Amino acid sequence: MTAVENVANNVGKITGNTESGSYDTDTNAEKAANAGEQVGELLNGGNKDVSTKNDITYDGDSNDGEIDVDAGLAYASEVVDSIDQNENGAIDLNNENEKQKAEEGLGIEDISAADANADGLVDKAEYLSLTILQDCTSEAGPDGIATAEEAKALNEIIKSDAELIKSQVRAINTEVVSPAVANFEMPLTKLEKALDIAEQAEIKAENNAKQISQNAKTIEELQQDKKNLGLIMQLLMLMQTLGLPLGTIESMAESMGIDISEYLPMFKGQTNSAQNTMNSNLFNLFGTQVNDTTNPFLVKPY
Ligand SMILES: [Ca+2]
Ligand SMILES: [Ca+2]
Ligand SMILES: [Ca+2]
Ligand SMILES: [Ca+2]
Repeated sequence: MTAVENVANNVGKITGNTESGSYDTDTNAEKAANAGEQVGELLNGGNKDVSTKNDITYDGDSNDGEIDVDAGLAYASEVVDSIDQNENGAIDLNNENEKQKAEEGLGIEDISAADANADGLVDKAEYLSLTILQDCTSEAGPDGIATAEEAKALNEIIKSDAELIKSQVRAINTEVVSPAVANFEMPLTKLEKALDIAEQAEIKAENNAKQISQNAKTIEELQQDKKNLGLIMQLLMLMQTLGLPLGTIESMAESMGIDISEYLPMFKGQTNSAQNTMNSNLFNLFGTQVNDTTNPFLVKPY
């Protein structure tokens, strides 16, 4: 192959480190999901041999010397989802469209080599295991980048010894990938994050509105209390002025729908006191109520 052909074939590196992706680029998983999304866009754009033409950073960080399996799963999820037409979360080997898209689109010689448990499906864990295996074909060892050269080397092995690939995919899946699957959570897209924030804001606004209406109710209750207190004061004055018995005051209060039970001790102290000897402490208790000069009973209480 000539250098010009190489340039034409190697369309570029896929890093996931892109502002235009659906995911942020703050975590390995987000970057890997962006990389997977880019691969999916190439596949859905009708491109062929995507994995043999691109160096793909599938674990979000190619510089730390280890494979971030969670990030790899985010990558594999995006790629498999872009192929998965019947939406069962896997590439179906007996579905020609899915199989063809995986093999021709990605440029993998025989995708069934990735079906480690031979159930006719290449699930996301198996696809990641195949990608890690691809990364293992270079002498330097896996570095988080599944390169175009490594993809070609993988295809050579698939052609010569598909069973070896299958058993190695099974080993990687069992030892490395499967343990991470149970706790794996797909990172949120930028849109999902924004919707989350909007939802939180909405809940907060609802709670605030609830709180405000509760406060309003409390204020209403306080106002009612104050009004009742005023009426109680009037009764007290009446009792004082006329020397009415407690029973009369109680039935008057009842007819006004006021509960005076908690004030009864004060009333009791004043019942039948003939003269205007209102206890000034009692006035202090009622605060500003006694300054209501529009109330005939409250004028000059002493
Ligand atoms: Ca890494
Ligand atoms: Ca499928
Ligand atoms: Ca399988
Ligand atoms: Ca590599």
